[in-house]
Amino acid sequence: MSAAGLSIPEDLVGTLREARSVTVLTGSGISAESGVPTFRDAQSGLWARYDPLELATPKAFARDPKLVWRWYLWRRGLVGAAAPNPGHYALVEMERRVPVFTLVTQNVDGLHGAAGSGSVLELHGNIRRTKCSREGNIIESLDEGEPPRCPDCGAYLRPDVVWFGEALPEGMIEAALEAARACDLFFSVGTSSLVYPVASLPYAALESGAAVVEINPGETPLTPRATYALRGTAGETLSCLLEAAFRQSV
Ligand code: BV8
Repeated sequence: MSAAGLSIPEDLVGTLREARSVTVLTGSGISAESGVPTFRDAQSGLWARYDPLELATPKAFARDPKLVWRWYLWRRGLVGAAAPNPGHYALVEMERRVPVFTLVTQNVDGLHGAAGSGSVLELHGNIRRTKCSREGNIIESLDEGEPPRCPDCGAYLRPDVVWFGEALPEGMIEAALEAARACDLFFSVGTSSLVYPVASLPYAALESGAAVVEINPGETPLTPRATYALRGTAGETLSCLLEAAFRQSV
């Protein structure tokens, strides 16, 4: 099956059409086509000289809360201007077509929810939410500070995302592992497969006998282990796959 130079293996089309349970893991690559720079893309402008792996840490926030807060305000601006793209919408359709569907994302941009995906496991939180850095409760209305302070306890507020060195939200990785182990078909879309514990999900799926499909223009550590490694962008590849599996059969 090919479209626009993209070749989708016929047996994968059949496997998706017959699948009872599908689990999808997405990374920032699926949002690249919405204009949101991927996590490791060279940061632009003022932020070009900073390493995101350094800034997205409790240590950086403790050392310079204003700098980290401003970085997130800048990223919130990028995300706020972004709209879901065909890759997000293809996963909304896949959710409608497959009996049991679980969407797990590392992304903090909220674009899967904006596209209409039902339940999304946001393993690394959501940049659009703000929480108290001491109590962890979500705060809706922010004062002017950089960072603003919690109206209840006075501690700095912070984005509701998981920083490097922080544990994932309670129960999240367990739920994601369960979905990875229970599915017939696992997709890894637009992620460098470098950040743990999330990067362990496709290997858990493989060990449980699922077929694993990687969709990425580039190579990752998962590529040699994937059952299918589709070298393409998320939007085009997912749209082409859904077309082949479901729309032609109507
Ligand atoms: C934790 C939120 C323990 C913040 C992020 C082994 C086991 C456990 C932990 C570790 C371990 N080894 C190391 C660790 C520590 C660390 C880690 O994994 N470090 C890495 C760098 C080695 N992990 C942690 O710290 C995690 N916590 O383990 O806690 C613990 C337990 C108990 C008590 C205390 C502690 C927490 C990790 C979460 C970090 N937070 N985000 C924020 O966003 O500011 S992670 C961040 O990077 C992103 O959110 C994203 O999730 C992640 C990975 O990035 P990707 O999404 O993959 O994006 P990337 O840019 O890397 O790649 C994009 C890909 O898209 C590329 O491959 C590209 O080719 C492709 N692409 C481009 N265009 C397209 C495309 N694909 C398709 N279509 C396109 N058009």
